[in-house]
Amino acid sequence: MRTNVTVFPFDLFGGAGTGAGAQLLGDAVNEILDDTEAETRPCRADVLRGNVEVREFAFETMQQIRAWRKTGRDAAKQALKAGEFLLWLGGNHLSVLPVLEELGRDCCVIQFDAHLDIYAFHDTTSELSHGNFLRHIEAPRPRVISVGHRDLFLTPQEIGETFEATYSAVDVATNADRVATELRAAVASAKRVWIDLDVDAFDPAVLPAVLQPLPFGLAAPTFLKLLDAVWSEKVVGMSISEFSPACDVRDTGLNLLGWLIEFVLLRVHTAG
Ligand SMILES: [Mn+2]
Repeated sequence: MRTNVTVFPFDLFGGAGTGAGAQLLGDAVNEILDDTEAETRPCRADVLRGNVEVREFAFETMQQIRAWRKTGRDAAKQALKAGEFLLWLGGNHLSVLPVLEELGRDCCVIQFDAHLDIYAFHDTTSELSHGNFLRHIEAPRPRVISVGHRDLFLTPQEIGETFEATYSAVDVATNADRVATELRAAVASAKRVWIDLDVDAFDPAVLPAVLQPLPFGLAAPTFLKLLDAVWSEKVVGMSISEFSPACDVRDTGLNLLGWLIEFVLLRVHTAG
């Protein structure tokens, strides 16, 4: 197995500053790889040697910004076609849109997020943004199941237009076992699975480094339980977005996400 780590620090149309989060997580991956390279004693990370490639995109020129969606789709398509595990380190949540557009109908996306990104209220923009981008996915759309949201605005009818199912933070808090069982059943019928983590899914006490914190979020061990429930060899990749280092407190978020990334890399490369 090979892993392609794509640093995609796009953070326009919401969540400014999260591009720096993507770059920081990319640095963390490079540090993991460098440490492994320098280690002379046997260690679990030996399985990563020579099997993980990091590529970084930049959005600094008008040309790069104008082409962001196509650049993202091409990058995602190439990695998925090559059968590589794709770890997408995005800026804002919108930066994951090109990946979702490349996954196709036979893929089930398990999306961890405090929000349901289909907002269209009087005070939200109708233009493409990080808060409404799920309305803009080009067909064929993947199946999307949302986990951990704390939304108090949207009606069930509106939610049902975009999501196959949603499990709110209340559902998870009151019966995580049932949620895990139902998620496992949902991914069983999918050909491929994608894990999409908007890091504000976590409780702000666990991960303060987000621009739109909502209380009553996921505890870290609960997230691990649900991640484990949906994990299998059908998982073709994972995206992580909305990490805002400027809001971090004593590197709490960086530590959590750095550990999570190393855990995922080891799981991908130790499977089978
Ligand atoms: Mn969110």
